[in-house]
Amino acid sequence: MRKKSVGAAVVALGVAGATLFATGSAGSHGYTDSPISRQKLCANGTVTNCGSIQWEPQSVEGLKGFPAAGPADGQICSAGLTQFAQLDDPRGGTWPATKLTAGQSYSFRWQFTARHRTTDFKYYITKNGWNPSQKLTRAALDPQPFLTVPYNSQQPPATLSHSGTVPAGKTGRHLILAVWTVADTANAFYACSDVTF
Ligand SMILES: [Cu+2]
Repeated sequence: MRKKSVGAAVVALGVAGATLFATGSAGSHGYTDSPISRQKLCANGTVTNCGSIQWEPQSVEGLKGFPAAGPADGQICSAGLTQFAQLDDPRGGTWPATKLTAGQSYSFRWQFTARHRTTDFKYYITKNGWNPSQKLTRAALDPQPFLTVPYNSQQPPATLSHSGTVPAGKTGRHLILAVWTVADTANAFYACSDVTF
């Protein structure tokens, strides 16, 4: 019996190692928690049946260069990672949404578990009339980010807030897409936050 449990432990370690390599870089990274992102809602248990993202909300990492490159339409909220596909699922438009007022000032916040050197942070928002029961596509977003924060290849602190203004004229439900572009890898981190005006 003792021998068998050692074998099981070795198998479990192998699976964990493979997952680490599949996500492409060391350990962990970051996510937005204000307005709260889908991955954080899963990690804190507000939304259930999320799959493995609940254990690692910081790992939504894909290729950088959005919107010209980066994750495909319909896979933007998961950064194209099939193991996190629940983040792309609109759940019939029922994701909990943070209430905002169009044109208000807001402090957009990231939490980092690895403080990668950073090119910039960009925040996109959907166009009015966005259908919250559909997966996010580029065409659904305003083409320009409403907030861009250059970071000059510096390392962010563990928690970082950006002061910005929520775009004026927004009504109804929207999705805010935050993109953290890492300076010294090919990757960026993606976070979708449901909001309502
Ligand atoms: Cu990382």
